[in-house]
Amino acid sequence: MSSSVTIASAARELAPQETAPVEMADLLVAYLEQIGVEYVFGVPGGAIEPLFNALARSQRRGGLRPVVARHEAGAAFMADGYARETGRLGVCCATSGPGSTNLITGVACAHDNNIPLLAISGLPALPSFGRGAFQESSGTGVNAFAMFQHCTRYNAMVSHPSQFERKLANALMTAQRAPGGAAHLAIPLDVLRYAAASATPAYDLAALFEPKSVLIDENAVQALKAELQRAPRAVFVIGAACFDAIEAIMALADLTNALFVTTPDAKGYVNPRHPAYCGVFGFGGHGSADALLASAPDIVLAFGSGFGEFVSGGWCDSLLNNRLVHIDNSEENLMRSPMARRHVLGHIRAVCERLIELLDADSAADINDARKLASGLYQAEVTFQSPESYDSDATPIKPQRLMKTLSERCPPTTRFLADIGNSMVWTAHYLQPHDRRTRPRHLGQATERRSGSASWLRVVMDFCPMGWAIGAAVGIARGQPNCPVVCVAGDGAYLMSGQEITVAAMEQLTVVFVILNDSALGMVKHGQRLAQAEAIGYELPQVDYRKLAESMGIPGHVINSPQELEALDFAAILQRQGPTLLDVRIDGEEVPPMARRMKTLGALK
Ligand SMILES: Cc1ncc(C[n+]2csc(CCOP(=O)(O)OP(=O)(O)O)c2C)c(N)n1
Repeated sequence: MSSSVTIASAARELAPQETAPVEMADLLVAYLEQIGVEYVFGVPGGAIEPLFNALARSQRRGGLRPVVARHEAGAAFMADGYARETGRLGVCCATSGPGSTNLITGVACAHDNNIPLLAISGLPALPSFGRGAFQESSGTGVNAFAMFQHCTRYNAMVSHPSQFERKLANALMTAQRAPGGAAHLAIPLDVLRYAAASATPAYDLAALFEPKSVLIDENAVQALKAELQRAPRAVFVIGAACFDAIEAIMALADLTNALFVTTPDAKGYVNPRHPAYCGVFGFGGHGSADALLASAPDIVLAFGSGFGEFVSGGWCDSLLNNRLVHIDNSEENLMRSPMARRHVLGHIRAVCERLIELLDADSAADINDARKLASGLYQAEVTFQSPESYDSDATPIKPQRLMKTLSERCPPTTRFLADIGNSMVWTAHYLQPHDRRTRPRHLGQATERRSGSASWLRVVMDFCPMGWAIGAAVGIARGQPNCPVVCVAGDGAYLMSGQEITVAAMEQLTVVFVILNDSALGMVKHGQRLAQAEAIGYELPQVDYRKLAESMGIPGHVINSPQELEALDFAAILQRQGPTLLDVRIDGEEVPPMARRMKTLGALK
């Protein structure tokens, strides 16, 4: 008996009505529609087919639709990017067995970065479990279902149709609970096909998900206000969870004359040319940020960060000490700073707005005068490693010079992403577009303000899978098709995941893939050199990425020099309804600013 016959008869066993008008898969789609999801990123296959059927029905009536990735990890990265850009839930799906194991890297990455994401994987029909069914991935096959247990906040198999809505609601609620995370549902084929009593969801999740954002610890805020008044030299550290609080944080920084730094994954929330900005603290960061924290300020307010290795400068003592006040809406993040002087639990924006209110009421002018006197002691600046390379006109083009031109030639609405590897380090350190969008409210009307969770730069922390930015760029562009997206990735990452460019082509999305072509796993090469380790395993083949793109019907350009880069018609490329590839033959000898990482690895003293 063929497996499709087995599956069909199993589905009949569960289905009380032969010609069910609505299946559980339709109900799943109805829930996603209810909470405003527009796309499901995935790859089809037998066990997940009913979901694709339901998506086709939904698409016909103008509802949500699938975006088909080339690899399931790419689908999860796309869902991650979509969630970051839109503030909505990212949803991805895969078939059972290898489809779900392929999905795992992207799900783990979202989980580790607190991105709200729902992963749905198919399973063969329930009666076939334990019989060697094709791609069986429950407990009686290759147990892919169990693998998700370790990289999600919620992992459930729907082992009976009556569980379906409850488990789905639980997964959706868990993924969206602050600070966001990944949930996984494994759904057998026959459950997806089971006749639903109605296409109308039993629960109104849209109402339950309405923001309850004003919860703060008033006593802690009052105590912090008093501490701030006693501490003229305040420094702020802005972390990834500050996306919707950034204007309030900027207003508070202005009111208290605080200088500020960001973690690499929060650089995109601020104006990198802000007069009080001292740069990125952490991976790829600036000496000026290190110096600011090492200058023993009176108080350090850190907002929305879990202080992982990359965002804490390798758990640096100058940050993690008792000058620290840690402000966060996540108890998990607060748990990471037991050395702090104070924890303030609460919605970050609400905490800042309340502090502003309290400080205003206590005559901010006096506080400002005291601070202005103190601020003469320390000036804001962002210091680059090798500033001469930033302005260099040499050929081959230096990566720093590439960052300069991208900063100058892309409009303020551009969404940049950097992949793991030297791309992330170059970007965190040198990219500084003229961003006129974030200004303290009381300094006048902000122009071209970003909305919601929008950021001009996205990088991934902690889990850091190569190829993340390539998929995430497609997801961001799908979520915000009116803004150009620029994805900076190494040739190694592109060889791993570059096929997702064809999704941007089919979806007609404006994504510029900037490939740092050095025929090497550059971060590995430079890491080995800095550590004086064996030079091994970093070489990559010489590839003409323009030709590769052109073979897919995608325009490409080879760039050897700053002059060739400057000569590009950026306006046309950034308006094209479809991707463009820039194969940039960079100077691979330039040393990326990654000494801190080497120290943490124990390779540098
Ligand atoms: C999936 C995965 N495999 C391996 C690594 C380890 N790793 C980190 S950076 C890097 C090299 C990246 O090379 P490339 O994409 O060419 O970027 P470059 O550093 O040259 O800019 C490697 C192998 C990783 N982060 N993710």
